[in-house]
Amino acid sequence: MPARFQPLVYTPPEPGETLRRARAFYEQMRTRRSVRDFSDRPVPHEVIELALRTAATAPSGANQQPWHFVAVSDPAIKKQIRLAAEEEERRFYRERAPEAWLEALDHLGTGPEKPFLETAPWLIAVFAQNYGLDDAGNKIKHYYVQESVGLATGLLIAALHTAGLVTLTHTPSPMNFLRNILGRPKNERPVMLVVTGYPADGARVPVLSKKALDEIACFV
Ligand code: IYR
Repeated sequence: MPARFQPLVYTPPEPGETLRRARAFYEQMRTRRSVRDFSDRPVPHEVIELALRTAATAPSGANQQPWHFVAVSDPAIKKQIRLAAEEEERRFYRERAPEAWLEALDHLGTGPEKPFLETAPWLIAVFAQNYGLDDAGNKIKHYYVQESVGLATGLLIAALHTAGLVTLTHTPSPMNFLRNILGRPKNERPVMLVVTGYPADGARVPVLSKKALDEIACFV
């Protein structure tokens, strides 16, 4: 397709507004935590829909948007996902995970029981489209799939957090069962579950800290 251009839709911030907004967004995002204690309080469909629309604004390789999100609220499907995930997780914790991996996880206090997969009102399954398929079923090469899906998922998490919800980025390992349970095509690979809802009363999170700015970035 030949390149077509249009004027950028852009509203310049007032002087001083850039810094104020950067600070406000940072203050908002720094309170995000991965939560495992979920309330069963419902979250309206429209909130999830808007967060997914936000995710879909992400940049992607050649604008191929190589992602698909399945937002699950059906209790019967959530139960199926929980049972399948716990089966894999039991094996992970019992035999599959090397000792060093379990040690690295120790401070998170995780284990094979995943009640949040049924308690949380929404499980958003993130799929990466390793390649596309045209109408005739021919494969279309996708570029920077992992990066693109990571970017979209980051925006999804930011949108959900900004709406006042909590999330857990959960990666049962392996998680091919998601493709079968959710009936996704063979060009899609499950990447993670974004468990979404409100925190339970008295929810607790592990004591963690983020690296200092000078550890994660430098200016040259
Ligand atoms: N998938 C397992 C183990 C796990 C792995 C990592 I890396 C984490 O950051 C957290 C957990 C589980 O969900 O328990």
